[in-house]
Amino acid sequence: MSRRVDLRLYVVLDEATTPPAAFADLAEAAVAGGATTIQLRDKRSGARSLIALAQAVRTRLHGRNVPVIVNDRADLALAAGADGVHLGQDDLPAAFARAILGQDAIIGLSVTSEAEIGTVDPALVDHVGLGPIFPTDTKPDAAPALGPERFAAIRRLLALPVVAIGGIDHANAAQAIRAGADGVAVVSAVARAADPIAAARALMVEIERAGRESGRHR
Ligand code: TZP
Ligand code: MG
Repeated sequence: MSRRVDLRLYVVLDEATTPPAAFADLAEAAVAGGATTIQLRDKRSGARSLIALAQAVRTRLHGRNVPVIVNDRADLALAAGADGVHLGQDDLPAAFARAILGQDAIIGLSVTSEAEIGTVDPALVDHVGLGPIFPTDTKPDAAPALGPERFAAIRRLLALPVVAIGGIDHANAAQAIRAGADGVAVVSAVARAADPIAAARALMVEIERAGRESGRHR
């Protein structure tokens, strides 16, 4: 389907690293540093809190042209007026998320191995989150890190945009882009930084440089 989303720097706001009350501040800082997509990932807050959080982030980013995506829950994305949902392999199937959110919504799907490539239906899903590409401490139940070569091999089999996730920071973001990612998704590289604006900027410099070198980003 491929709704056009700028995936270059996809910043995930996660309650594992940031108190949800600080999500809107962090989103604003990330976007000030160049983040192109924002996701809310909160496995602990209840439905009503999550809707309020997503609305607060949307309000703070109003007019910035940066989509806000809710992790896991299409119903909450709809209720909050978010731009889309990011689904894991155990979440609601993409067909139902599409039925709930409609044709204009952005739907991403996580892929962690070759075995999951077949779950990606490009008629329903707009992009894939592929990883972890590098080891990560942020998601304790993450699949084993793919490493850049296996990442690249899986990426080549996916006929839609791919964002790399897992253990990415300014030092290895270019490696992810060279491995075929259209963008990188980060939690801790921005959330745990003393200066999140500067951290996002540093990532974007690397992403754009690697994108230019590999002919992917202009
Ligand atoms: N999915 C795969 S790895 C990961 C998620 C949500 C966590 C990424 O966090 P970090 O801090 O960027 O490694
Ligand atoms: Mg999920």
